[in-house]
Amino acid sequence: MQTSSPDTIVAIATAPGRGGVGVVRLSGPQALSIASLVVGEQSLSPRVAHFRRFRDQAGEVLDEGLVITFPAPHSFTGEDVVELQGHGGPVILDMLVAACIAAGARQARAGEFSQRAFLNDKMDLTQAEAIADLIDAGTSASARAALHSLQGVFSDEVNQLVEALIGLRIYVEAAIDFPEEEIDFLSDGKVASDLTAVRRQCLRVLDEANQGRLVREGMTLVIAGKPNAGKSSLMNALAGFDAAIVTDIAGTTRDVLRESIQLDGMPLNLIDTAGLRDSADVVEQEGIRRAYAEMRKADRLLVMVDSRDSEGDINDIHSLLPQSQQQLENLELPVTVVLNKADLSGLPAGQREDGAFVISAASGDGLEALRRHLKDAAGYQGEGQSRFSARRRHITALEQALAALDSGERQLHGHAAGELLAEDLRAAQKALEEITGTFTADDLLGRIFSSFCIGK
Ligand SMILES: Nc1nc2c(ncn2[C@@H]2O[C@H](COP(=O)(O)OP(=O)(O)OP(=O)(O)O)[C@@H](O)[C@H]2O)c(=O)[nH]1
Ligand SMILES: [Mg+2]
Repeated sequence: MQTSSPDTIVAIATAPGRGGVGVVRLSGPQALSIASLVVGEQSLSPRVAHFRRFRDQAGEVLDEGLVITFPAPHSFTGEDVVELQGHGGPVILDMLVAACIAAGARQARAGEFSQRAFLNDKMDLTQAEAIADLIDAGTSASARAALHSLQGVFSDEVNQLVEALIGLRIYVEAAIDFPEEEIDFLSDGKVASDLTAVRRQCLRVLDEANQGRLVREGMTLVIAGKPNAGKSSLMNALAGFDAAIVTDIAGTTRDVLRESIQLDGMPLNLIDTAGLRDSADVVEQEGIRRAYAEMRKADRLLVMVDSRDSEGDINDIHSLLPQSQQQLENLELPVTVVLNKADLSGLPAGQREDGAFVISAASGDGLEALRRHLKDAAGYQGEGQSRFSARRRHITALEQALAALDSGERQLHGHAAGELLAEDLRAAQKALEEITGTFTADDLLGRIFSSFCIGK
């Protein structure tokens, strides 16, 4: 791990646009000397706010405000850091950044401050990701979960798993080192019960991480079906306002429409699409092409059918969606079938035996059952069930660890194969350490931090 970076970076840390205050942040070995040039003063006391004038290279005053220095290692990045707090105008702040660059700093890349904090062991990778998640949080539940991750709740869980695995590995590898006693070691029951305990713990963390991911990302639901089925009406009913145009003309919706709502704190990203049919109209054709493109990216598909023509087998979605066979080939997308216009067909609203939901988008009948179903289908257990925020890559890593533990159990019980069990335990540990970043490839780090905003 590196302890200092060769260059000094600068960026506006506050949101773009105008505000009462705007903060420019410097980090790196020259941060203090650059700040001295800007405020024209050599020794500023650490962590004390000084009211000063900010000047450019030519000595012209750009702004006045507070300068605060945070000498290494007691700073966000672990390097020398300086904050210049001026007035929050984009032009003033740009001029201040330019003055810092003229004095030797370099414009920071997206996420570079957080990346340096990570590289200097100020925080682990899940905590760095939690900062971005906290800033991006769209609901109070996701903000709370991200804050807990930032405070290390998720990292602690993962570190405890790693500790337990290390303990188990030491035991198993000791057994391998004494081949004449290996079988006794492995069959004395301790390895088996420890392995079961670690596996159970890993499952629990995976379950919690899934809740954390749901609170952050929610579920993307594409509403598809033939024209006039009532797709846009459902979107409007769920959103609670007229997001989409509704008419009795088949082919009303042509563009892809998006609305994000919340179900009990779970974000639900609704996507309304053009009605599917064979059409000669090029605009409609493009709309249908886009509808299928959205389905391929969705977490779940809601197939909407007019309940007055619902004779088809609802388990065969291809019979309900024109052209879907070739478009959705090899796609394993969970599906909810909704039969709409219950008020016209007279079907009772609610979930049927065959799993389909009968609703009336017009009257709202059956919508509550549908909302409940969507939460359940996502596996969402409700607000307050997510102690920390998590991302898809964390879930993948936990699943890999779990798969390695499962394989380890098979080696132990099936073949009493110590070497292979040890290998699986090593693989599980490696997967877990990717979560906190103890063990992470550089290109993954690059991808994670580049998705942050500049100045973070
Ligand atoms: N009676 C009744 N009419 C409905 C219901 N849902 C939708 N409609 C009517 O059905 C017609 C079509 O509704 P839309 O929501 O535009 O249907 P769509 O599936 O989005 O249609 P396209 O955008 O053309 O694909 C409109 O006249 C709606 O008012 C319902 O539950 N009951
Ligand atoms: Mg529509």
